[in-house]
Amino acid sequence: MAKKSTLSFDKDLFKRSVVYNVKTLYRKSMEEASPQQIFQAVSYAVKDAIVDKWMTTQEEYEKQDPKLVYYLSMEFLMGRALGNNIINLQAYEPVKEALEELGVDINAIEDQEPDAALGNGGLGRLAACFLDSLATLGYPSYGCGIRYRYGMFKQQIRDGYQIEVPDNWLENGNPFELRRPEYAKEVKFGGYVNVYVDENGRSNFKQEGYQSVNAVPYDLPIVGYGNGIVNTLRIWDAQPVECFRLESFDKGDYQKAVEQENLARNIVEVLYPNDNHYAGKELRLKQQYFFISASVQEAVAKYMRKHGDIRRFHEKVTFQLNDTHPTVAIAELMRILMDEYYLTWDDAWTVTTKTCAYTNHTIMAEALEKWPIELFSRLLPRVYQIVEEINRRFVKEIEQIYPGNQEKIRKMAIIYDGQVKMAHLAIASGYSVNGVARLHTEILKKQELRDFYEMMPEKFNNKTNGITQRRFLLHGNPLLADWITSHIGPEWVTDLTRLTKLKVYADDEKAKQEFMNIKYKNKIRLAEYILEHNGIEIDPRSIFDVQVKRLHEYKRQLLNILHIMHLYNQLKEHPEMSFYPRTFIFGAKAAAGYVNAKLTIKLINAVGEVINNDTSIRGKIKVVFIEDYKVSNAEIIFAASDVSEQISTASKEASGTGNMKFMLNGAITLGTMDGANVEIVEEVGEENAVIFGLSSDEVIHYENFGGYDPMEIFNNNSDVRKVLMQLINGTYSRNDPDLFRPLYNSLLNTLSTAKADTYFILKDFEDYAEAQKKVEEAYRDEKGWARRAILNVACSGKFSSDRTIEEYVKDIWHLDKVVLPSKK
Ligand code: DL6
Repeated sequence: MAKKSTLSFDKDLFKRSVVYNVKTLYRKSMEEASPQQIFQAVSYAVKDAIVDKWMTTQEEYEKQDPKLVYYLSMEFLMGRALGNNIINLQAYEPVKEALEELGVDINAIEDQEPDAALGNGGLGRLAACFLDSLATLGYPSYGCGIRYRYGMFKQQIRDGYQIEVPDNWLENGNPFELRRPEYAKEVKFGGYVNVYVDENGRSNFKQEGYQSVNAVPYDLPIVGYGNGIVNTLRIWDAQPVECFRLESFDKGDYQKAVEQENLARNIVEVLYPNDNHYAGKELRLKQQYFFISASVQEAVAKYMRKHGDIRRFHEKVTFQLNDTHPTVAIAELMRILMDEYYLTWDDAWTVTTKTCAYTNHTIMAEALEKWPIELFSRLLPRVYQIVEEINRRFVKEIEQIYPGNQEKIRKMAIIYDGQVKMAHLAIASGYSVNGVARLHTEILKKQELRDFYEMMPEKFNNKTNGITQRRFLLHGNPLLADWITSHIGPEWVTDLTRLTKLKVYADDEKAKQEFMNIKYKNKIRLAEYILEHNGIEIDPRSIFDVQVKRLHEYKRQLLNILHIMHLYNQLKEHPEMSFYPRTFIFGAKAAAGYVNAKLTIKLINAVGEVINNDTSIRGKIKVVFIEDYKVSNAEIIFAASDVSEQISTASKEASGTGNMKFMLNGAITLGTMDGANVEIVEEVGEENAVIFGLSSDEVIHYENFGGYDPMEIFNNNSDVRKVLMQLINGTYSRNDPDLFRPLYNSLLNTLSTAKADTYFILKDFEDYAEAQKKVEEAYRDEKGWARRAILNVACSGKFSSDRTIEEYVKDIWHLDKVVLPSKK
């Protein structure tokens, strides 16, 4: 129901268009075409419908000349486009019908599309949700990123181990993209800077002896929901500046030509698969400067095509830096303003500091980017000069405010100890610094960025993350979406706070029954997916207890699996004990070089192998590791979940957004008071979530005093001891009892002086086990559970990315909404 079209959609025209596309693209009839070919033909037909709106939107922007936000991000985890585009065109039902009439199942066609996995996890998916909300709310915006040839690797599980397989997502082309060579930009690397004084006595800085690449943009449409607006995600491809020509041999340029070609090929080759971890690789800095230079050049050029005075650039443009990865934009904008438009330092600085705003997404030390001066200055010689000058002036400012305080300079300087610190550059030069959940922002202010907050408190603000309900409910969970619409009308699709109207149904027996039936059907859908992809049979009547997210020690998948080992021990020791059947579902990719994370995947699979095949427990526990967790299967997983595992060490998860997707789909949070969990609990009430573990204050306190002693827990808690011994006695690795010793050592580390259990897994274990008992008790009371689940949906209104974007607009970007004339 929620997906019924309110727009005029010509079904017959659409059908003709699909048939025509199959014919002209492949010289085939519908009967002869493969599902992939039909997917392409359908996508081109949908794109036809989008292009007119795209043009109209851009013409209207030209006419109204509104201020624009450029969301600069190394990552956009878009997932699949076809279904989302049709949903936002409000044409899902008619397209589905049209395809049915052509003998085609829309789900099978959607499944033909590879995910656009140009991101690692939360940060990239947040960027994708923001684009959806910006378009839906009618805010003029561009996403700017990189057209990686290979996105996030595909994960295969072989013998329980993660294997990374290249993600050749462009293999069959991308029907929605448009190549825009007319906007190509040259990006220069290396060489040296010469200064020439011109006839007006002005110093001109020129980068010479450099290598360069051409950045060529590809535009992807971002369709707003039902409002006719189509914004643009612009991702940059790299091409050699001069094609490799044979004459180069004669000119002696052979080496240079080959180098330029290689530079272009390498730069956009692959997304670095690190989440919350900084790789420090030269190529990564090249990627950053590549897409930033191109985006900033184009933003300036676009502005100048319409306006005369570059000094007023910030009145029409704002750059949001998605973490520190795009921070080089600050120096690049300064460079363009001074070297190409001849602004003085002070004028350029005024414009730049009113244009750039920074979002921090983590407090994890290993994720903070610092570039060695040697590398930074060699690769970006002119940009480095500018950063040096920004640093010189900033240090002077610190000295004025804190005279004689060397400690402040050591802690706050942009360049210090041979390194360029990107977060410091972003904070010193931006007009806004925001965290992504209230607790995270408070920790930034009180701990991680305290010195900066004390010096410039006015810049700091919080923007709690959000997710788009269009993808994660309307598209991902059509049964629940229809149920909600039938009870409260369709307005929730663009105003999620309307879901509060569902509260009354939490005490309505019929509604609760319907709600649980929908959950059950979604569980059957997931069970079928798991049977098809994992070959494991699971019982849809069991509790679906789910942890899907990147694999990282701070997210504590290890705590979850250790507890499963403990439950299994209990069941074996007390076969008669009362036990509600549980299916523990994991999905997670580990960074390729992250040894403990990869070993945790192996452990989960090894435990699953033993438990799932132990007939003596009669299927009471099942452990499933879903291979290749990604946006498209996430939609199915959230819809089917009962329990949402959000068990990070308090203070470490900046926000989390999976927690919001689960809540929206009626799962109950089992979590620590970390990130946005705090706000989820505040919205739904602590009685409708299950909270456990150390608080962030406690964790920080322990950390400040050198940690705690996990040996004490090992000695005093026999359950913990048993589980830990099973890690090293071959229970789950018969042929190699030492296989999981690194995990054991990370928790106890009896042999070295290194700190153990830095993520407080053993410290929180008992509390977690108690919390899990509460979950079981709560689930046994089916009506009580339904009540809580409905309340979770009803209270999830705050977590729409529409709300988050409105806050960015009001407090940071100051944009005006554009309404198309046809919609007024
Ligand atoms: O803000 C989006 C997302 C948060 O929800 C997660 O809590 C956080 O871990 C993630 N941060 C990163 C940091 N990567 N870097 N740098 O991915 O951001």
